[in-house]
Order: sequence, then C-alpha cells, then structure tokens
Amino acid sequence: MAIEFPKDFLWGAATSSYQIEGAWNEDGKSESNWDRFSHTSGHIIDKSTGDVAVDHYHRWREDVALMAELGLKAYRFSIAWPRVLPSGWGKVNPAGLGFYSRLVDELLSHGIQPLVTLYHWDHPQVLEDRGGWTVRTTAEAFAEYAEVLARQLGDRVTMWATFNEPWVSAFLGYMQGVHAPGHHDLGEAVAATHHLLLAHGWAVPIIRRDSPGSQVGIVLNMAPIVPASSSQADEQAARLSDASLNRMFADPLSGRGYPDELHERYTLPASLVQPGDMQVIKAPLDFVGINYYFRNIVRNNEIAEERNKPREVFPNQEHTEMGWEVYPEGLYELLTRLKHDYDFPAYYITENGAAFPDHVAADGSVDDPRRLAYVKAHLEQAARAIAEGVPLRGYFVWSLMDNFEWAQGYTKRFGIVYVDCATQRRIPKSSARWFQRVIADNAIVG
Ligand code: IFM
Repeated sequence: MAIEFPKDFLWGAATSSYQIEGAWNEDGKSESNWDRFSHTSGHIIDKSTGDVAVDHYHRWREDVALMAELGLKAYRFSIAWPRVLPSGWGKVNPAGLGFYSRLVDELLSHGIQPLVTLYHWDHPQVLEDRGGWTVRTTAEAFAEYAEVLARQLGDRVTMWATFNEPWVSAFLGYMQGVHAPGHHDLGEAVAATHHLLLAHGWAVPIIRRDSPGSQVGIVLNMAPIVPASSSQADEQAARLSDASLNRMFADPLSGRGYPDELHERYTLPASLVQPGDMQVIKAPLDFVGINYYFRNIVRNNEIAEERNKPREVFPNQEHTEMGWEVYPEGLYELLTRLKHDYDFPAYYITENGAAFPDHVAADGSVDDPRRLAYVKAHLEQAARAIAEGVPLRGYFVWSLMDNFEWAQGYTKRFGIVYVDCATQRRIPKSSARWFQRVIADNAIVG
C-alpha cells in the first residue's frame, strides 16, 4: 500500500560548506577553524582535510543539474562565513558572496528552493583566536554576518536556518575535543552554548527585517534518550543526558530558560547570561529543523568524577558504519514528544541518512540497499507522526553526495550520490533513484 505525504511536502537533500566546497583558500576566503583543525595533525582519522573536499566550489552547476535530475524540491546548504566576511566582520568579500548568489540563482532557475543554513560549524579562524564561541563578541559578529547575508540574498532566499546543531559546536568542539577547536572544558562548552543561542536570537529579527516573508528557524540534533535499565541511577543518567542534548536548546528557544539540571550540575558564571538574553533567545520561530540519526541509550557512569557524563550504550542491533544503531521508530518518538512538549509551529527533518560502505560495480553503478532501507524506514515513521498531527513539513536526506565527514575524513559515505574522490565523478546510487521516485510520487509506493 502506498504511503502518501501531504501536498507541498518539501523533499530535499542537505550538505554543508566545509564538507563539500573545497577551495579552502581561494577568491579571498580566509582560514576557518576547520582549516586550522584539519591541518593540525592527529585530528582527522585518515589525515585528510576539506581543502578540496568534493570540489563543489568549482562544480556547483553540475551539482545543481544533478539535483534537478533527481527532482529535488529543495536544497539545504550552508554558507562559509570566512568566504563572505574573511575577518569575521567588517569588510565583505564580494567574490565569496557572489558564489552563493550565483548558486541561489541557479537553484531557483531549476525550481529548487534554497534552505540556507548560516552556520554549519565553520567560522573565520581569527574569531577562534579571540575565543570563538566562548566569548560574546563572536555572537555580535554573527549578527553582523547574518545581516550581510539577509541583505544580499534575502530577496531570493525564503527559508533560513541560523545554526546547524549548536550542541555539536559547543560540546564536541569545546568539551569532547573531537571537533574544532579541540578543547576539553565543560565551562567553555556551556559558554559556547549560550553564545550560540544568543547569536541565533539576535539574527532572527535581522533576517525577518531584511528577508521579509521568509521562514526562519534553527536546526537541532535531537534524539530520544532511553535509560539502559530501570535502575534509579540509569534513569537519572537519562534525565541528565536529555537535559544536555535536547532540553538545553529546545527549552530556551521556547522561552523556558535553561533546564534545572544545568543549574544543579554547574554554576553559571555571573557574567555569562546578561539581562535580556533569555528574551532574545526565545525569538519566535517559523520552524525547527530536526537532524535525527539514532536514539541514545544511556547508563549511569560508575566513575564518580564522571557522573556528569552518562555513558552511551549501543545495543546489539543493526548499525550503520558510524556504529549508530538503526532505530527508525526513534524518529516517530521524537516528533510526537516534540508535539506534546513544545509549541513550535512546524518541523522539517533537515537531516537523516546513513553511512554504509559503497562500491562501484563493474557496470559503473552503485547499489546501496541498506541506505535505501534506512531512508524508507525513517520516512515511514515520519508519515506515522504526520498522521498523528505532527506539523512536519518536509524531509531532507543527509547527504546529497559523499563528502568530508569531519573527524572521520572521507572514510564514511553518507551520500545518495557517490563521489569518486580521485576523479570527482558523481554517480547517483540506487537510493538516489528510489528517492527520485518517492519525490515524483509524493509517496512511498510498494
Ligand atoms: O555530516 C554530519 C553533518 O555535518 C551534521 N549532522 C550529522 C552528519 C553525519 O554525521
């Protein structure tokens, strides 16, 4: 039986600047935090960098043509801040801005709606040198950056996301040390969280003013959190983990302030949250983008000094190549929980997808049945949530094409389009052809 999606459901694919563009030092772009991080040895598993990535900076026309061939209704991409404002703020680099302006025009000429993410983890290294997200001035610089983009593209771009996964920027970057800038400091992660949210809150009214009528939102990585057992300790660990991953962002965005668990575990420095900040952060949104990959099963950490860091447990189920459990029901659980607990007006799945090893067959094709099954199963759960009244308006697969998977370099392929890194040849995988049919039918048939 066919599973139909609502009329006007927005079907798309997503990418991000550092993961696909390359051209790391071309046309006036300055060094980014990720250029510095990947150029410093020991951070990327295969010692690679995003210097060339999948060369989208030079192949963007070909890539847009591919999107059109697949029938995408929308394309979610991010802007490299160091291309547009190489010093973080101040002087605009017209060449960098021109690249994105041409990309937007090309998308529109094919009837593809751009969803622009202003920040997907890459900012000018000069800002990082002055403290990055741990300092308030970076949030001020971001507001200026948002204004430049909204003024220049706001007549043509009608969907904006301020940030992608601020949890990742704050916690993987400043506490777990696996992303740029590679620090290990809880205090820095908390400060970064506040400044990212503040930057978001400042940017929202600026975008509304300079891109009137557009939809403005933010993209969060969220997951259902499940205790590993019914013990009080595991339940408590799950509560902490939920506060840190989910409520730390969704609560202040919806006007509830930071979760109590943060205050229980950590004394915020008096100077961090200034009068009026929480009001800024709760700027009304048109949508929240959800990036969902797997649920988190957590167990209490028996190591006394690490009680703040609940352990994740990975059950013996099917896993993707990232080691992430395949748990499509989690998408339904997450969406219905959001509907129950918050009153955001709309949601988009802004990322969902899977890394599996892919191989080019002798006939030049790439068959990826496991990725296809992953996407199909998640779409079925999305449809279930829609049927129960969740205002889910679209789905973006991660990713349009194989790319630089951060600390995992090029060892993990998430694309529905295969990229041969040596030749930069693009080959739509069988999942891409299947997705193309789903879009054309606005339904999963069979
Ligand atoms: O590749 C990333 C993306 O940049 C952000 N969300 C998760 C994806 C897979 O790890």
